[in-house]
Amino acid sequence: MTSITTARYGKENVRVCKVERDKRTGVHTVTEMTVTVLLEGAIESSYTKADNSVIIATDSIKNTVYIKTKENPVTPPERYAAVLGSHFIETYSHITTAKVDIISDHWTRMEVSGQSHPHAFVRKGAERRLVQTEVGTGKIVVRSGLYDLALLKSTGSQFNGFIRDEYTVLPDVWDRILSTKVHCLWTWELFASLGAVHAAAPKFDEALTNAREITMKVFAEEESASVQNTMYKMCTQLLHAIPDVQVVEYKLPNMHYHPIDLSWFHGMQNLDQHAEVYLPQSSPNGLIELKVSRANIL
Ligand code: AZA
Repeated sequence: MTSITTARYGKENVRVCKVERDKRTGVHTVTEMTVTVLLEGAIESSYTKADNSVIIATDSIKNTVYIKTKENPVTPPERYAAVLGSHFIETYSHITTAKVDIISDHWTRMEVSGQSHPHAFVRKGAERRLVQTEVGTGKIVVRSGLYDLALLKSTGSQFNGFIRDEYTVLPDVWDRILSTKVHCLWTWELFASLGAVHAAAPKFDEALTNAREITMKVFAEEESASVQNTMYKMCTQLLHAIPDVQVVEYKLPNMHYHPIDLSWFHGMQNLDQHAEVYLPQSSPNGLIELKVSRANIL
């Protein structure tokens, strides 16, 4: 006897770019997204009985993304994801949950001769915006986040006092390079309807700005005892700054930079307090994760 625990399916990596043109000013807005839609509901028979009558073809799901992108504003992505997810719930009675994830690329308006250009854009860094929604009947879960925000500080970071046993070679350090690629996700209080998501739309961009600023301020200003402690401070500050957010999660790779021993060259000093030349390690890296809920804030 077997039973299906989870079944969901859909289209991943649907790439789409929308250009919105303000005819009056001539200013264009470009939004490039990678969308994933996964559907759940009364679809078990397609797996167990080869019953394709319950399947919305993944090609149709992809086409729906294109059509909904044409029909609706795509910013903020939280609202667009909720609109897209709601379409599947409302159109197909046997679909009970639509998970819509969106990764948005960061096209920044170009500054040319000191002026914002109306239709030329530049991509600065690898940072992307992230949205994960789960649309069900009477409840919409929205998670927002930022992804691959690369940060580095050249002092103001220590790591010492950790467990020292026969496996340990890492020395205590009181001053090191700290570098990471921030993955941060915050979960909003549950939305009861699509209307509630529409009403909250202005808060989404504001929260992203807040999250970036808090992350960078804590990273830059704090005398870090460890990635663990620094990220806890980021989580608690974010929860204090955005009252409608219930949970904050960070995933921080610790990208190591080791001072290079140059003593083989005429006794050249480049270790400890003499360190200036470092070897960036591409792998392995530390990986530190934390999820803090509002009830747990001290
Ligand atoms: N946390 C840090 O901040 N740095 C480290 C760790 C850790 O757990 N392990 N090695 N280096």
